[in-house]
Amino acid sequence: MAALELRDYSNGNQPTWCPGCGDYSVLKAIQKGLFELKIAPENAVLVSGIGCSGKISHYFGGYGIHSTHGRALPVAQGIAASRPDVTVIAAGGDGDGYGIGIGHLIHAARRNLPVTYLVMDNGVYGNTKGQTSPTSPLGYRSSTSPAGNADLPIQPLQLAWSAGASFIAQGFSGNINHLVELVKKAILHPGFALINVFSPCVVFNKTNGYDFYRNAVTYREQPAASAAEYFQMLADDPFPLGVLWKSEREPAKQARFATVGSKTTDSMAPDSRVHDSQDGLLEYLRTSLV
Ligand SMILES: Cc1ncc(C[n+]2csc(CCOP(=O)(O)OP(=O)(O)O)c2C)c(N)n1
Ligand code: SF4
Ligand SMILES: [Mg+2]
Repeated sequence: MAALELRDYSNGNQPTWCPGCGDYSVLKAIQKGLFELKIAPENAVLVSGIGCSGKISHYFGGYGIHSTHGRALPVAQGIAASRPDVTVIAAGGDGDGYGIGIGHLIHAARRNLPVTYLVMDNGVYGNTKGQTSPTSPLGYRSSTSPAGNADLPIQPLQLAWSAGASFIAQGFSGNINHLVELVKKAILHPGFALINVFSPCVVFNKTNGYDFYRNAVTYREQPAASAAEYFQMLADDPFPLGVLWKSEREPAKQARFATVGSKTTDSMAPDSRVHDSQDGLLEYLRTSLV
């Protein structure tokens, strides 16, 4: 078999993102991370939501699923539950993951299946022309908040922690090498891993662009050692980058789902009526997508 090359992780489709969009770096970091871990593209699947960010699965050389708005995580978890041999990556935007799909983030974090979830956080609904999103700052002006955003922004890192996330990281599209390392660590983590990525929308978000983040971010070498340290860090520093939280939750929750593919009536399986891996996946998707 020919040695893997980085170009094997692209499928030849040319991205249609605007020049300078942060999402290019996220795609590159996923491709490089898998390549450096020697995970062949055919052993990986990238599930995306809807939005500019959601297009990321169109360009990936492995398997790709473009799901519906806010539903990348249910689909990704269905695959992770049925196919523990496959590396499952989910990706979407801040509107996708912290707005319409926020419930799925909470449940994925507490369920702890091995899914790496990258959120391309640009602080706007980019695809629909720049409306205020769940992570737009207070006072942010857009067509949906012409007098300035009056809603407190979502705090994804605190939220994920409180839902039980066992791996929480933050990266920046302006530093691909750093992001590649985060992606590799997240993939190697045996449970659910959230990576919030500051991924500038260069067209609609004129407030939080590359220069803003370059001046604002700080780099953390180690995850916080305790909950108190974690929350204090986030209170003191709004833009820390790195693996910020990591906990060993044993046994890994995915063990509960290992029976999905076999003939079993294990009451811990998501649905004990499920006897076949394909039926299991379809059933899981059907019940998760409502
Ligand atoms: C159920 C549903 N509601 C609304 C939409 C319209 N819609 C498409 S993309 C989008 C927002 C995308 O914002 P975000 O997730 O932040 O992604 P970005 O485009 O910024 O990458 C919305 C509301 C949709 N496609 N489906
Ligand atoms: S509109 Fe913004 S988020 Fe969408 S592709 Fe262009 S720069 Fe990227
Ligand atoms: Mg967005």
